[in-house]
Amino acid sequence: MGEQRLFPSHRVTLVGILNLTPDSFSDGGRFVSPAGALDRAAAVAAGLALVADGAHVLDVGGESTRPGAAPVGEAEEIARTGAVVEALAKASDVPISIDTRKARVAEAALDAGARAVNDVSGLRHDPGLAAVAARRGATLILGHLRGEPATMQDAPRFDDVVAEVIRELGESVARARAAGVPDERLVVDPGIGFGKTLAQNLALLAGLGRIGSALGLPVLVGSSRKSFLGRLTGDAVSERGAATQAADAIAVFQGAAGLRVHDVAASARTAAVAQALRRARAGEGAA
Ligand code: HH2
Repeated sequence: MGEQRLFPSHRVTLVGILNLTPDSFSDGGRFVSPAGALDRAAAVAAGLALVADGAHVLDVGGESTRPGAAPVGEAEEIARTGAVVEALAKASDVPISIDTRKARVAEAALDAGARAVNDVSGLRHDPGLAAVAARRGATLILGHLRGEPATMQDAPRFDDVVAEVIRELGESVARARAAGVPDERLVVDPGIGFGKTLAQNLALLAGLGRIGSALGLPVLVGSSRKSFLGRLTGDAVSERGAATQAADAIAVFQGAAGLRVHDVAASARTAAVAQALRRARAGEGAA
């Protein structure tokens, strides 16, 4: 088999967000009504539009993990995501990741054609997820999150957030390796906005280079439209495009291997400029 990494070192991998939830903070309710009805055709069309904009991976999620979000049952999460993953996998070659903390939801999405699992809890919610990823040969994205989304913002306490995130992500990586997931299929994510204060989110973005070199794995970053950006600029969610691009440019310059974003077309341009600057700093010149 040739090189099939989802986050290869030569590019910034753009992960387009497709939330099939009634309540995600930015795009909730676009495809799922408050009563739970899914508009499958519209969701698939939106996924294909992200591909046309340049997404390298589509991240499909059926449970909001915004602060204070209510948990969703497994059957409901599978009902929201399974058919859309299947239709997208048939309609496009772009790899699909399933944004879930649950082994059974992951397995259903992998059955439907997904190739990666994006677990914001870093195997802390459902340790069985690691075995599923290993057995199915899936790429596993390990996020940093202490506790549960419902309570994570209550009182985030870190003495040295970068060091502690490195240590705790390291524990997630160790669990994944122990279950048999090889390093070529592992990605880490510092969990921007997951149980962190404004200052902690900024420290993580500023310390991204340390995280990548300490763990020796590709780093994915998800700042897109998050509330820490609104705290800095005063912008409402729908107005956070410019702030998102600023944060993403810094993330790429600091070594991010991937960006999880709502606006793929804008982030593709940001990534092109920031990656060129990263190469220039490393003395590599423009590609
Ligand atoms: N952020 C969110 C969800 N999944 N996955 C990774 N790997 N990294 C992230 O930063 C991340 C993530 C939250 O954002 P969003 O999906 O836009 O909203 P919601 O959780 O409300 O559905």
